[in-house]
Amino acid sequence: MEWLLLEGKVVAYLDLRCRVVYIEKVLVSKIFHNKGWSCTSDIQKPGEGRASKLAKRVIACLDVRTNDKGDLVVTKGDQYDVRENTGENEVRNLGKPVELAGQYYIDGADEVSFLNITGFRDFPLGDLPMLEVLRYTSENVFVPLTVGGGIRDFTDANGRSGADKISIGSDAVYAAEEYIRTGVKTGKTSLEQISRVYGNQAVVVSIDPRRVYINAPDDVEFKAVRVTNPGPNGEEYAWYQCTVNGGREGRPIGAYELAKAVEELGAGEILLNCIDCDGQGKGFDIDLIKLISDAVSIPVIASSGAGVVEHFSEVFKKTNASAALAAGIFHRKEVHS
Ligand code: 1PR
Repeated sequence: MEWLLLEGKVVAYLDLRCRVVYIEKVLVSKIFHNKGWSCTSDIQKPGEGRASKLAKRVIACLDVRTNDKGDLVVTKGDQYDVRENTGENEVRNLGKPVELAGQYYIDGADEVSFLNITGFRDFPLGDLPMLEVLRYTSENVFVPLTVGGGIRDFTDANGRSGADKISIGSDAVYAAEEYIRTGVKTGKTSLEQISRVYGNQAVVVSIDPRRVYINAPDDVEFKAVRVTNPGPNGEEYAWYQCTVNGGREGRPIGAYELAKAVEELGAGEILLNCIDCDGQGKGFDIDLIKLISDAVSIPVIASSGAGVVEHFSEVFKKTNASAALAAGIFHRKEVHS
């Protein structure tokens, strides 16, 4: 096994097929531009897990919505609250979607995701500005593009509109609840229909869970985990309640149950957010990501909470996540190429 070192630190290794597997992919442009890396063969291996042995991906996410002036802007929330703490309470505006996507592509992002975060109000593939964003982005960005927010139906009118993958949030929660209740795959949900037409690899289910602390795992009917950091009243366990409509409504289903159900319904990948960690910069929720990435066979994208480069290596070392997604750390330009 060949290891690539940058400034004395292991940042990547070559797998058996000589593909580069990044441990700290955010350093990729530094690796290629600085030529500061060297190889060695005698460093300890990263832990063996269930996850895909393909290269770990780093995904830049752009939460997009219309601001109060009617412009489509990239925004970013703290625990899903995207409004500034000012008198006007305006939507935080971090830039233009096409420009930022192009920049992240140049910086070395493996994929770019656009989430229309008010999509529960408007259908993004029927939304002209959003279609324009996708079209212009796909002219200059040559990594997989995902679009999500408001997907409720299968529609052929616009196909995938230049997107490689479609992300489904709220509608997948309703579909999973119904499937768990009846045990029947109707074939009629957006998740099932899109994966049948475009293939499982084109369907990402985005989960927006919130941590709920409990004293014992039997306190709820949902899968709970022992948490690394106890809750405010010393609770040692938590379950992760799924939400819909951008975190506004909690549902009677846990992230574990949802992940297992949507895998059976045809999801090809899971985007695992965590409302508690979103925008906090304190690291990913390792307990949650381990729970889900050990439970399913499809790739899991760890999301929410990245604040420093080490958070990426931590999530890849401690869980079976196949990719890590971040937003704020890139928007604030805290990782430089
Ligand atoms: O339910 O199908 O309409 O889809 C709505 C989509 O919009 C979902 O994917 C949901 O996650 C997303 N969404 C809804 N409201 C918000 C919000 O922020 N108010 N954004 C929202 C979700 C979470 C991540 C974020 C990471 C990383 N954003 O995408 O980018 O937490 O952030 P960080 O690195 O700064 O911590 P539907």
